[in-house]
Amino acid sequence: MKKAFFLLLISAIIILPVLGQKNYLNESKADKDKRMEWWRDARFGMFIHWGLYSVPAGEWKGTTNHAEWIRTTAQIPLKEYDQFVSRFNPVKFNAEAWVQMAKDAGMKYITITSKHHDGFCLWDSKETDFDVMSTPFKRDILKELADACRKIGGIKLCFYHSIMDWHHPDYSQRREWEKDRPTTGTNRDRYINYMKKQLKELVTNYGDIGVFWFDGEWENFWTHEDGKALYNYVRNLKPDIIVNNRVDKGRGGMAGMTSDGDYGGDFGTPEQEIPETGLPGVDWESCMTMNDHWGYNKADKNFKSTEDLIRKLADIASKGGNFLLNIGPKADGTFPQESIDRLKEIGKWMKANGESIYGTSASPFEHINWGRITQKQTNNTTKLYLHVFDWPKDGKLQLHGLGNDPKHIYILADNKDLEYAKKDNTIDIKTPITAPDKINTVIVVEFNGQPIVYRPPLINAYSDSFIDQVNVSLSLPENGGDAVIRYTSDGTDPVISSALYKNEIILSHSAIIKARSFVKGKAVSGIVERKFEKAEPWIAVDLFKAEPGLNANYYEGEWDKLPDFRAITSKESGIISSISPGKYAGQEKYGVVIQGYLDIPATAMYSFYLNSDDGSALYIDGNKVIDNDGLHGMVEKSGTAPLAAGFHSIRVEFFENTGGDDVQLFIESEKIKRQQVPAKMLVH
Ligand code: H79
Repeated sequence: MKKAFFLLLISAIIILPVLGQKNYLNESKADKDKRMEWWRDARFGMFIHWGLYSVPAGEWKGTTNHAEWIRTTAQIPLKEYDQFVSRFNPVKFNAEAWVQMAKDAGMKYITITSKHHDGFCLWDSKETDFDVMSTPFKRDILKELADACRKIGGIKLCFYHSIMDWHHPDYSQRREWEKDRPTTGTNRDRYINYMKKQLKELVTNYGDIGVFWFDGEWENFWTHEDGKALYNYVRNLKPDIIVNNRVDKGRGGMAGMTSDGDYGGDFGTPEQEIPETGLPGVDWESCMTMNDHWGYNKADKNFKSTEDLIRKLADIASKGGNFLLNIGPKADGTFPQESIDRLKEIGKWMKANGESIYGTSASPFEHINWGRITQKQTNNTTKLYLHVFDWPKDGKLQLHGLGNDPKHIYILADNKDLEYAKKDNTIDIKTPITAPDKINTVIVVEFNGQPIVYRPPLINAYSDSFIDQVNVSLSLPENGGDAVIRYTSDGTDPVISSALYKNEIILSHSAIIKARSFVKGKAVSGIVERKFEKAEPWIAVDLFKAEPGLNANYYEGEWDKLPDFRAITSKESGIISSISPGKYAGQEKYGVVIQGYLDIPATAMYSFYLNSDDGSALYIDGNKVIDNDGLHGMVEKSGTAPLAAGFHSIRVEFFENTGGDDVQLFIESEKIKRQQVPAKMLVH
C-alpha cells in the first residue's frame, strides 16, 4: 500500500510537470460555468464559410449544386482543385467591414473556417503551402480579422477547423472515387501532429480566440481516444477556450447533441435544425445557412426571410441555445447582397430588442401558441420577454399558468406601458390593435423575485407502444411551486376528484393517460395527454442457415424518388456488412437494395433511425417502418417496430441522384443504446 502510494506520488511529481498536461475532461461545473459565461450571454454569432471553393461558386462542368464540398461532390482530382489556389484573389476583402456587419447585426462572435474539409488554410501557416500565402492575394485573412475584432471591439473571433482533410496525404482516409492518391507510407500520428501545430499557431498568433469549432470527426480515421486527447490538447494551450462536441465522437447525427458517455466537447451542435425543446443544463448552438449552402453558391437564391431568421433566433433563445448564422462570402471578398440586406434588418430589430436575447435563459413555459418567451433575472427582479409572432386581433394577449402577480408590463422597443388584469392564473394584457413590430414585438412582464409558473406535468415513458407493459411516470417541471398532479387513464379530463399521482403507473393495456397540475383544489395548468398502445410482437422466422452480411443489389439510373426496384435489373450484387452505399459509395445516379435478416436479441419495442442522402426506405417483415424518400441532403427519419427475439426480414432501399451520398441505419431499445445496426445483427 505504502509503496504503491509512494510510487504514485513520485511519478506524479516527475511526470506531471514534464508533460504539463492537465486533464480537463472532469472539469467542475463552477469552472465550466465561468468559462462559458460570455458564450451563453452572446446567444448570436456569425458563421463564415470561406475558402478556395468560393472561386467555382458552386458550379462544376454544368452542375450547379455544389459549395464547400465541391471537391468531393463534383469529384475534382487534387491537381485540378489545387489550381484554384492561383485564382483566389479576393481584392475587395475588408476585414473591418465584415466585423462591423456582424456587430451591427447584433452578433457577438464570428466563427470562420480556418480550414474546411478541402484542407486549404486561410492564414499564414508555417506547416503548409496549401494556404492563403500561396495565392495571389498573399494576405493573412485571419490576422486581418483578428486585428479588426480588436479594433472594433465586442466581437470574439472563433475558428472552425476540420479534422477531416482531403488534401494532407497523412489523413489516410480517401473518398471512394479518389483512385490517384495512394495511402502507402501514410502516418496518422504525423497528421495529428500537423493539426496540433496548426492549432497552436491559431491560439498563439491571433489574439483571444473564443471557440475551436471542430468538424469532420465522423470518419473512422478519427477515434474517441483522439477526440479526448485533442480536447485536452487545446484546453492546455488555452485553458479558457470553448470547444464544440465535434472534437470527439459523441454527437448524435445532425441533431448534434452529445450522447451519454464520457465525451469531450463543451456544447452540442445541431446543424440546420432547432431542437424541439432545450435541455436544462446543456449548452448548444444551432448552426444554419441563410440559403441552402454554406460556401458561396451563385445559383442559390433560396434565402430565408428576415422574419424567419429573427423568429428562429427568438425560438433558439427561448430554448436556451445560441444561433450561429452562416455567410458564404464571394470570391471577391464581399458578402452576397442578400446576406447583407438580412444582416441589416436583423440588426435593426436587435438594436431595439437585443435585451430580450442576450444573457437570457430558456422559457419557463411549455408551448406558447402566439410566439416564444425568454427570461432574465437581475438582482431581485425577473423579466419575462414575450416574443409575440402572431399579434392578437382582439387587443388581448393571454399568458396562462402564472402563480403570482407581475409588477409592470411594457413594450420593450418603446417602453410603452401596457394595461393588464390578472384573474385566477391568467394575465390578460391589453395590446394595441396593430402590431408595433410585424415580425416580433417583445412585451416585457416584470416580476419581483421570480414568477411562479404552473405548467402541465410531464408524462415520461420509454415509448408510446409496448409489448407486455410500460412504466409511466408523471413529474412537475422545475419551479412548479406547490402544485400536485392528478391523472386519468380512461380518456376523461382530470378533475379535482381524479387520482392523485404518487407512484409509477404500470400499464398492461392500451390507454390514454391525461394529467394536469392542481393547486389548492383548483386546476392551474392545461391538460397533457399521451396515448399508449399495446402491440403484438412481429413473429420471428426460422433460418436454416445464416451467413454474416446482407445482400446488396446495385442499380444505375437517375431518379428523384425511390423507383420500383423489382421492375429494374440490377447491375451488380454483393455482400455487405453494414447498411451503407457499399461499393457504389461516392458515385452518383445509382440505387442500392439491401436485404437479409435482422438477428434480434430479445423481444422488445425497437426504434429505428434511417439517415440518407438522397432518399431511402426501411421494411421489416414486409412492413414499411420508415419512409425517408425524396431528393434531399442527409435527413433522418425514425420508426418503431415490436419485434420478437429471432430473425426478421429486413430490406433497405436507397437511391442517390447527385451530390453527397450516404445511408445509415441506427437501432435503439430500452435495453440497447442507440447505435448503428451492428454487423453481428445482420445475416442472410
Ligand atoms: O461546414 C458545414 C458543412 O460543410 C459540414 N458541417 C457544416 C457546418 C458538413 N459536413 N458534412 N456534412 C455537413 C453532412 C454530413 C453528414 C454525415 Fe453524418 C456525415 C452523414 C453521415 C456522416 C454526421 C454523422 C451526421 C450523421 C452522422
